[in-house]
Amino acid sequence: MIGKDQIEIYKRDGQLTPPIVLNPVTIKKVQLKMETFFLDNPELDQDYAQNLFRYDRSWIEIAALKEILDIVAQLIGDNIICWSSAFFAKKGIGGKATPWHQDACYWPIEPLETCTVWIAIDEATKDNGCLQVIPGSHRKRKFFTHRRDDSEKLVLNLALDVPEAEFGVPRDIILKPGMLSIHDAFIIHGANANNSGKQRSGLVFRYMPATSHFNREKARQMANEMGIVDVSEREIFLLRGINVSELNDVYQYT
Ligand SMILES: O=C(O)CCC(=O)C(=O)O
Repeated sequence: MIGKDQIEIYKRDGQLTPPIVLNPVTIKKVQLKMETFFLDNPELDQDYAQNLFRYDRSWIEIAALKEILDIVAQLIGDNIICWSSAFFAKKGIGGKATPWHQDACYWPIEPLETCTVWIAIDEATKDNGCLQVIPGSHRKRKFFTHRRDDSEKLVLNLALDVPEAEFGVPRDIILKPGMLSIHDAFIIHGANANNSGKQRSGLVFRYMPATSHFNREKARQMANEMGIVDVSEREIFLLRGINVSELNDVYQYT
């Protein structure tokens, strides 16, 4: 659980590093599971491996940890769907950058009331390309115009130019293993490439309130029109509460 002051920080900045650390034993298990996962699936790009549930449903056990859901519930309400999972497990050599972007422009969720939980599996520092955010850039809930960039040096193909004079100084999200960073769908964020020699793994789960609709038709359209990954077939999981919007087809997680 977090205090009211923390909720206010999240609302004001669009990002929060809550004052909790997940159990080191859990994190060690995740580290080992992650290593096996990438050995078993060598075709995956570690810098950005999406939809972990498709390969192994048991990742949902981490997404459903009580410590995490209690905080998510304070931010988006008690009816929680987890609709996305990914690793940004940047190896530390030959790494790709995460361009400045807003998650909101990729997601077929209506309304777009979602949050991302980025779990540090390794240390994340300035040197190994920690997540960076532009505090407050989510506030107007405005979609900034992204440009298409298919460079192989980027993990995403839509990018924003973020002049400091306009957007202010980015915040480095420096984390120890087991710490979390939570961000709003509209915040501008990114990360430098990691060529530090030290792995920087973030395990990411994305949550939406079950009052929102995960619109599969819109996902197909967005993929066709924007050339982004098609998420229309994703399994989505009700982790807490009830599926308020009957438009969602969810798996019940118990
Ligand atoms: O970890 C990264 O490099 C990027 C993470 C990100 O963009 C996200 O979680 O939305």
